[in-house]
Amino acid sequence: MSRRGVYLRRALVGAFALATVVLFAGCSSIIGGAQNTMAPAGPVAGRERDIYLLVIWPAAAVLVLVEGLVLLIVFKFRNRKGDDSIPRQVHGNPALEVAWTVAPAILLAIVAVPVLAGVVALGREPHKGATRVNVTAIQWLWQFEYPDYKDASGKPISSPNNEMHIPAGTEIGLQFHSGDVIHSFWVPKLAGKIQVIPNHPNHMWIKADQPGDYSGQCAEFCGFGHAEMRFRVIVQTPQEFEAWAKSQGAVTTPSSAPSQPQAVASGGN
Ligand SMILES: [Cu+2]
Repeated sequence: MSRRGVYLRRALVGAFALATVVLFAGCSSIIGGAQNTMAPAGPVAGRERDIYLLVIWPAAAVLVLVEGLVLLIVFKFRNRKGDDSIPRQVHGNPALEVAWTVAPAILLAIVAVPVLAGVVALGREPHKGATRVNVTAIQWLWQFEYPDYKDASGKPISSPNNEMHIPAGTEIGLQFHSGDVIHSFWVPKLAGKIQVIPNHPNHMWIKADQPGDYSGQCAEFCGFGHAEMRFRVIVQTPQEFEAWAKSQGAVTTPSSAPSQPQAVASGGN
């Protein structure tokens, strides 16, 4: 190899090593970080993680098997010096072909069972008793409104932009509306992405196991301000959440609704 070729090769190896380091540096904030889908904080993200792991291990085994065989064949049947003989010519192998058609079909059928069950369980409508939040995405922020919590004038309360408050351990029914273009709602630790589409309301249910502060962001490029569409999900204990709703002006809450007739009755005394 010429001296120039050696330099070029070294430069390429160096560039590749540098690119690898830069690429993996991105993982430092993911491992145990705020947006780690492998560390779910609720049943929806948990089930999605489980299905992912269920699929990734057979896929990894197939990768190792196939690539291993390719390497073995490349090495074992390589061209050898002094051997100009033509290898034995073969055409097709019915047994092998049936095997590599049937085996993946069986594997896919097995994987389909938990995947389809998951799609049904996670795609269902939120339960009736769920705490409802109407989520509106506009260029470039998120708005959250609570139809079950109304202020003195009967208007639903809302949280500050880009800040969704929810109670822990409670099913939350989210309804999504877009005011302009397509956005995508994503809180990696709570659930996978859902598209927020103009004139096409979408729904999703989520649940957070523990109080905490979870980070979310728009996952659909939606214009110049796309990167600003980050938001927080502040999960509080149910008591803290009720207190927060009152601090936002709520006078009617789901828990206060049944006590209203009592108030009327006591008012009549
Ligand atoms: Cu967006």
